[in-house]
Amino acid sequence: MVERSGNGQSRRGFLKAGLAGGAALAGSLAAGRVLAADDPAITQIQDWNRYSGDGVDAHPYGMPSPFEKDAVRRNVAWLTADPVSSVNFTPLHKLDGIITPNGLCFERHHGGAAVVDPAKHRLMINGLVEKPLVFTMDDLRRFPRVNKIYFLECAANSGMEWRGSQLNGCQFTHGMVHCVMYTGVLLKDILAEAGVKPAGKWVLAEGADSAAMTRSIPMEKALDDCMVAFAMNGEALRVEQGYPVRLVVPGFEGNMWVKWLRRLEVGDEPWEQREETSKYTDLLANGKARHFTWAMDVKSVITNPSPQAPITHGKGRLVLTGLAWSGNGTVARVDISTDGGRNWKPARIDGPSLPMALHRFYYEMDWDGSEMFLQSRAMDEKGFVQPTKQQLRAVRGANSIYHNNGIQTWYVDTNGAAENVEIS
Ligand SMILES: Nc1nc2c(c(=O)[nH]1)N[C@H]1C(S)=C(S)[C@@H](COP(=O)(O)O)O[C@H]1N2
Ligand SMILES: [Mo]
Repeated sequence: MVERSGNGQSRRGFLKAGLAGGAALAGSLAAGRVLAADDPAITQIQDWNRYSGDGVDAHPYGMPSPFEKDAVRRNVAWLTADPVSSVNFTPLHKLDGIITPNGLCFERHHGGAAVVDPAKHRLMINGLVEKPLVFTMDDLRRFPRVNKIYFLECAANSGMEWRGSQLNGCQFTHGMVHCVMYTGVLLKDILAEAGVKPAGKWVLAEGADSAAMTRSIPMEKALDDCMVAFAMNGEALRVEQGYPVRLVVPGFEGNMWVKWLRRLEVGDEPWEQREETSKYTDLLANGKARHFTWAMDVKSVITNPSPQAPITHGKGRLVLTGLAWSGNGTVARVDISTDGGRNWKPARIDGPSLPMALHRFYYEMDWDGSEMFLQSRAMDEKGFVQPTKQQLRAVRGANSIYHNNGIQTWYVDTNGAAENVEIS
């Protein structure tokens, strides 16, 4: 019998080839395989080779291959009381490159995903402005447009891991991040149209969802690179991501990126202080809170191999890959350790290196089949280095939920299975 490994290649064919190839193959088991005469994937004609496929009218909106059904967002039922005010996670272990497909961007809502009719949607700007204004979606499209690739990370990403390793998979430990190309207009152009008064120091952004999510953006950031976006990856925003319009606050925590954006109020103090809310602050060990921690710290994670993506092809050539990002700009460097942080080697960053966007790294290695403690450590262009979890806890204690950018460890056993662990 032919035993199939995860990638559909024949394991027995592989073994035979290995024997036939002899010593030459033993050192670095090749990624391509020597032809095996009894491999049915070679010798038998498959159905897709025999019959015509679907016509061009079968899929007006294309979907992934049915063989990719595991590449889906997932939630963790016990995490929140109900799925309406909850979160699901991007399947990072199923993706490559730096762009997250629209249908796989994690969702975080406080009152479910609002389905908004764009014809009835308005964006109002009021408060400390010369001229309060209301924009329709058509009006917004008459401002100069920009296209920018940015990551969005929820401040609670990796938040379940503060006290120790908990969730088994990078989808759950790191999947509250996505990265898409936004098309929209600059917030500063909209603010200029209304005319910000000198006392205006904050922009309060409010959503049209049932949670009416509200966050304050410091004026300096609002006038810098914030966008009012209506498209992602070339098509209209998805409902889950705030259709028809959302705020984009590059590098800052996801909570500030108000979806279904309906109001911008210019004020002289942040809304968070008005309401005396304790939302989105980090609790320190001494019980005091860190206020206004907006920029997301430099962070990285190995996505493959990882608990949901074990090594299935045996020892030899192994392409290790993962993602790195920083709210401070570009990622300058990623290092990899296979022995739990004792020795480090540089990974290769491939694809565009854009400020406040995901970076893709690869580390090509020869796996001898022994156990590994895999870690990645990113450094950003400002020189910030991703800390170990112990270093983070020493500063922030274990009571935090937000802004956990500690180094992740995956234990890989001799079979290639991976597990979320921590090394002390
Ligand atoms: N109107 C509105 N905007 C919102 C939220 C919300 O519940 N309502 N959730 C915020 C939080 S906490 C995060 S992390 C991001 C998530 O964006 P996403 O769902 O596109 O991933 O949206 C933010 N904007
Ligand atoms: Mo969030």
